Order: sequence, then structure tokens, then C-alpha cells
Amino acid sequence: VFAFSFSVCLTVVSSLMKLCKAYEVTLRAALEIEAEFTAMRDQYMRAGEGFIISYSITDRRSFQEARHFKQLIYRVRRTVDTPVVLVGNKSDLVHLRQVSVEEGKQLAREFQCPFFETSAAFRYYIDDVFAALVRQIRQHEAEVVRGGERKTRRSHSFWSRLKAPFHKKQQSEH
Ligand SMILES: Nc1nc2c(ncn2[C@@H]2O[C@H](COP(=O)(O)OP(=O)(O)O)[C@@H](O)[C@H]2O)c(=O)[nH]1
Ligand SMILES: *[C@@H]1O[C@H](CO)[C@@H](O)[C@H](O)[C@H]1NC(C)=O
Repeated sequence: VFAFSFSVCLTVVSSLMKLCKAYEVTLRAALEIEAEFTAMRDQYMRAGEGFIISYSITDRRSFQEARHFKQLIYRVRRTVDTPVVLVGNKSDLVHLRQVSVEEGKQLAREFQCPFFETSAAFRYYIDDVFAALVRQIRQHEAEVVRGGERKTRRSHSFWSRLKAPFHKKQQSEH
């Protein structure tokens, strides 16, 4: 009886060890996939010129995720001025609504970005979303160019200020 229970015990332990091994392999694979996914996501977040952050008005959780998504974009790009449009989709499903229009507008105010409630099914405001995003991108580009000009102007005036006393000195020596 002892020998039998001992062998059962061994079998159980060895199956458990096998299970652990399998679990470890699965876990490692899952972690690898996740790391790869994160790298890919960061890559497109860095490369993207503009973003449509969409949630479903019928799904409060997706609304909360919208904020996380904005933070993620901020973390990856290290700047707040990224062209973004906030979209609450499936606006036709009024009877399933979990997020009010006002909440969407409020979040857009926080993001300082345009906001639309769309319906892919009824094609409500779909084109407007893309037009608004393109406008945001153009505006952002213009600001970047202006910012660059300002910077060169500033460095120019910095140089003239640096050189100014030297010039005066040269002039007074002559
Ligand atoms: N009523 C309605 N259904 C939609 C709309 N957009 C997508 N769907 C439906 O929702 C289902 C899933 O679509 P998907 O684009 O994957 O959205 P997700 O399920 O919210 O990720 C499909 O059956 C679509 O036909 C919409 O604007 N209105
Ligand atoms: C609607 O929003 C949900 C949540 O963000 C998203 O998963 C889904 O793809 C969107 N559907 C459409 C048609 O934009």
C-alpha cells in the first residue's frame, strides 16, 4: 500500500512539474508576444501624424480606455501637441447609450481636440472626423514651422546681442 501511494505521489508530482513547465513556456511566449506588441504599438504611435481616439457610446469601459490611450500617446511621443480627434461611435444605438454627449464633449475639452459622435452604420459624421483630423495635422505642421522660425530668429538676436559689444568696441578703437 505504501509503495503504491508513493508511486501515485510521484506520478502526481511529475505531472505537476510537467504542467508547471508547460505553463512557464506559455507564460514566456505570452510575455514575448506582449513585448513585441508593445514595441509595435509604440512604433506606430511615434510614427503617426495624427490619431483618432474612438470609444463606443454603448460601452463605458471603452470611454475610460480613451483617456488611457491619450496618456499612452503622450508617454510615447513626450509632447501634448499631437493632432487628435475624439470620436464616440455607434451614435445610432441610442437605446444602448452608456456615455452622454456631454461627457464626450467634456473629455474633448480636456484633450483640447475636436469631438464627433459618429455612426459607421448610418455614415454620420465619418467624413467630418477625417477632415477635422487633417485640419489638426495641417495646423500642427504650421505651428512646428512657425516654432522653428521663432527659434532661428531668437538665436539670431542672441548672436547679434553677443556680437554687439564687440562691434562697438571695434568701432570705438578705429
Ligand atoms: N449600429 C451600429 N453598429 C455598428 C456601428 N459600427 C459598427 N457596428 C457593428 O458592430 C459590430 C462590430 O464592429 P467593430 O467595428 O468591430 O466594432 P467593435 O465591436 O466596437 O470593436 C459589427 O457587427 C458592426 O456592424 C455603428 O455605427 N452603428
Ligand atoms: C467603435 O469603438 C470601439 C471602441 O473604441 C472600437 O473597438 C470599434 O472598432 C469602433 N467601431 C467603429 C466602427 O469605429
